[in-house]
Amino acid sequence: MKMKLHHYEILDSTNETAEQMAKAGAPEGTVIMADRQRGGHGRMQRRWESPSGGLWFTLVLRPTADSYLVAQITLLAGIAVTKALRRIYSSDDIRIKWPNDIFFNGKKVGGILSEMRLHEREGIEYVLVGIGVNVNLGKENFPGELQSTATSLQLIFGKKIPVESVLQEIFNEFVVIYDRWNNEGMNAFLSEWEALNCTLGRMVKVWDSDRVIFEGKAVSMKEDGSLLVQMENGTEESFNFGEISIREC
Ligand code: BT5
Repeated sequence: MKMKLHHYEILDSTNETAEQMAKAGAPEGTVIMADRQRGGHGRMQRRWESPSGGLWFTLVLRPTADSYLVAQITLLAGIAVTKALRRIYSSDDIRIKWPNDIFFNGKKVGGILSEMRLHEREGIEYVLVGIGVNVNLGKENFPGELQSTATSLQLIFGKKIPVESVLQEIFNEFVVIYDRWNNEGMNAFLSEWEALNCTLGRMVKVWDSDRVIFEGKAVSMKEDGSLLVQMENGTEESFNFGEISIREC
């Protein structure tokens, strides 16, 4: 897969522009990048702060896998981002908080938002992998409510790295992982994901709409990307991301 980069100064959201381009036939490997986003978003339409200095981009994929496997692509992207950042900043303290957050010492430095569209009859038309990384942001870039929960790589490591080179490293890493996933499936990545994550072994809360129904320990991640949780009474059940919250990582 070759990167076909479309670089904008400002967009509402790279996922939204990527969606329009994917609908119009943009090929796999298309990357929409913006220096800043007016309306960057996370899951469930949460706001994603995207001032200049950060890396905000969306990758268009056209996997031939069955649609139920698509949730795995977020996990693959998490592996790619974490490996690339660990190499660039020479730090093993960058970790994946299941399912889609990139953390350093209890603070969020990046997030992933994957979206997909199915063909009318069968199969996947496209997948959009939206990735945000707080690369060269200062403290003043985080609004009050994020001051204690978010940080940037520049604030942590004291280094300014061009966002284009961080994009290239993540892309290169992702291409290798994606190729192998297409051939071998998610099983080939479970141990690597485990080695990079900071969720397993921790207590998690399981929610039913706005009510906590269980607390338990995250014991493993299943091949489909769901988290296996061990309850206090010893029983184990698996949950997907909509049902679980994890305090910090
Ligand atoms: C995510 O959502 O973490 C996915 C973020 C994906 C952003 C990329 S940027 C390129 C592409 N275009 C888009 O419009 N989106 C993607 P979620 O797990 O729902 O987390 C959202 C929460 O993270 C917010 O409610 C805030 O609490 C927090 N947050 C917002 N902006 C942040 C930032 N810059 N750094 C760290 N945390 C942030």
